[in-house]
Amino acid sequence: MKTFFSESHRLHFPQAELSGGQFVTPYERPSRIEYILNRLKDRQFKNIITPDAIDFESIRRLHDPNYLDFLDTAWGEWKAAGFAGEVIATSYPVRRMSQRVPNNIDGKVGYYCLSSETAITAGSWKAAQSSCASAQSAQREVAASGGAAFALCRPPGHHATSDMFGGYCFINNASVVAEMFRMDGAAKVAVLDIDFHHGNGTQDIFYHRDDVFYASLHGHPEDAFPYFSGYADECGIGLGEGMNANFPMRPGIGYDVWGKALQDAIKRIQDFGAEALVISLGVDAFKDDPISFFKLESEDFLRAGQEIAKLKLPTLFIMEGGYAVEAVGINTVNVLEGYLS
Ligand code: 5XA
Ligand code: ZN
Repeated sequence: MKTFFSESHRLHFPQAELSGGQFVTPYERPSRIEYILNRLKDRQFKNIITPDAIDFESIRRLHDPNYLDFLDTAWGEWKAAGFAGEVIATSYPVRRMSQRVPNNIDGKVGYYCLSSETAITAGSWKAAQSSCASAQSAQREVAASGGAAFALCRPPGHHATSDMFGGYCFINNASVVAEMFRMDGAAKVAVLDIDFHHGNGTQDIFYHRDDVFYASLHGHPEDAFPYFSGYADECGIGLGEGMNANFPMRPGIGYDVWGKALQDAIKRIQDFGAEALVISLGVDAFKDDPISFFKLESEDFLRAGQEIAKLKLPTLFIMEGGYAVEAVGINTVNVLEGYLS
């Protein structure tokens, strides 16, 4: 299986993340990628390819042009306003407030943001583009071969909505490649999200559509970020009714519960009749993940890969979260090895 990966991910490394009322070293840090790359190379996944240049056509079909302009200009506007630090949202257009876009960058960032742990730095936009470029090149490989590929994306994408960044995400890579499969002629595409966190962005982007099915296994929104999305009764709307399947789970669960939810999600994807499969591959369901609360063991990720392979679909793995850095390589590659076994 080929891996697509860009060194430009390093351009995004905020100095700090607001977490538990403190500034801490960001959990979503460049070293995560080093651990995954090392494990890939150790385990015979040696075909690691630099992606082609980003293609904005598929991105513009899903993301608001004003949001994309904001990402392009936010850092410059922040610096021009005289702010010394990184771009962090502190004011949001919440209940009963105006939804108009402010001129002032301090307000604008709140309009286009969903959570304050994610800072924008000088290189964030370039890094986000390189991450999406990896996903796009991997999609072309899967579309051409009918097989499988891995996009080692950083920053991740599944929280990014059409017009909001947050949860470490800027461009919704999984959604972009699902859209590319559709543009290439697949009538039905499924996104299966096994990251610990609900992919609110992916859900939101396809919520009204009947051509892309979204299934997610995640921490229950009563207990886990993103808190305001991911309930089991969120099933899609209009044409999209029945095309969204959430499997929220409670703290402390292990593979006995999680694996059953995975099988249920896979059954829903089979019933949908998907012709291509996108996996939002986060490994933060791992027992030692510092910001999550499931209890999966490393071997469980092998089993997850084996289950996914049963769908027998062209499959594109898109890297999302996973912060137990010393295990993130083993767990990620276990999914790929399980898939190939
Ligand atoms: O999958 N999403 C994440 O891992 C980001 C979680 C951010 C929590 N503040
Ligand atoms: Zn996550």
